[in-house]
Amino acid sequence: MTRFDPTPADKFTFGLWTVGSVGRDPFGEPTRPPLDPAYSVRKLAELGVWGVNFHDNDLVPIDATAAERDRIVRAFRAALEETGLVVPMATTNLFTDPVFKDGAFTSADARVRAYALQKTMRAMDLGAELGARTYVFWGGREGSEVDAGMKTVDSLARFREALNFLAEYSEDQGYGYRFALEPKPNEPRGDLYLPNVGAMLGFIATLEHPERFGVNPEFAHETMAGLSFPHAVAQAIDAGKLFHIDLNDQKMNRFDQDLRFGAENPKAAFFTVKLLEDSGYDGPRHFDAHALRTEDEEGVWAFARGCMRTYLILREKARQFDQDSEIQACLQAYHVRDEALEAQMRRYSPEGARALKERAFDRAGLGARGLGLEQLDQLLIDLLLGVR
Ligand code: GLT
Ligand code: MN
Ligand code: MN
Repeated sequence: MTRFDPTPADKFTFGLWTVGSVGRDPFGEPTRPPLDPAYSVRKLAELGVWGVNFHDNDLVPIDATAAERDRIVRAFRAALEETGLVVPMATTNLFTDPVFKDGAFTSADARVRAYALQKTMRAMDLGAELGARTYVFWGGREGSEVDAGMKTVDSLARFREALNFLAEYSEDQGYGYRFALEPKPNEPRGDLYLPNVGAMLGFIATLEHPERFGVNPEFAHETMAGLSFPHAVAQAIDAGKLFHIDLNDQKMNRFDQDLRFGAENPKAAFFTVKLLEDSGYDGPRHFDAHALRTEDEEGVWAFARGCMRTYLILREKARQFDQDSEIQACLQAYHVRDEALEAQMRRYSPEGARALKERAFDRAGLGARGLGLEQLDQLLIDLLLGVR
């Protein structure tokens, strides 16, 4: 065992759909055979993974009979018990079947919306049966290409109603789920509703029980929109809403690539890991990514090992960053503290406001001061490239 080999204490998780991806894309057929869920569980356990997540239909086909469902769940549960892998999160597939071609909770057709609720309640039952405590909602088809259908405002109201309904269902059944909403700007729809973390946080505040809802930010999704993933994660942490996280990688402004964590933007991956480790986030480190379409099964496990190895390397780099005296000296110089001034600004008081208004500032001097960020950032690059 080397120092970058994961153990369950690291809380790494994968979705069945991630390692199970068959390499299909809009232009090409699968390049790999599907993996049996129980087989994936055993392989993931061998790699030191902590948990596995699924959509209802990753495990149980959409047209399975009750008897088939029971047989599949029994085999899956046996693999979990044998390996000790846990199921921290579950979700619903509300995007693959043609019935959801114009959305699920936001469909213009009341019957489709009702079916989406039924499917999600059943998927919540399945998740709870296998121990899941977090429930993810990725609105895969909740969006549009054509706004002439005139449902943009209604769609938000309907999405809200569905989430309120399902939060009540969770309480009614005693499941106690925490819900994590996952934004994405586009793909598979031209425009998805609630396209980024900030939009989702604003929406959560309009729900009946906002305390049961948080976000599940995905690296690739914010990056597709040209936004900073570490900044999105920071906002979720600040709001107390980081309920789950989807780690992967992505080139900016491209289709959803779901690359191996750290493969494309190691610096942003570093800041993501540092944020998670510093914030006390103790949820799963979930990889929502898949092996390249060029790979066979061996490549799939190399991909999975790579995600975790990069996370652990970056976690060690984050510790080095905190212990590096030159880096810490740069940080100290950058963050100028002034206790008396900070006390005046922290909370409004008439005296503080008057004192601030009367104070003479050396504006030119403050504007002329160099902040040392070039040097600090190069030290970080040296650290990341392994010469420090
Ligand atoms: C799908 C999507 C992901 C979501 C998954 C959960 S499914 O793979 O691309 O971003 O997190 O529904
Ligand atoms: Mn995701
Ligand atoms: Mn993605």
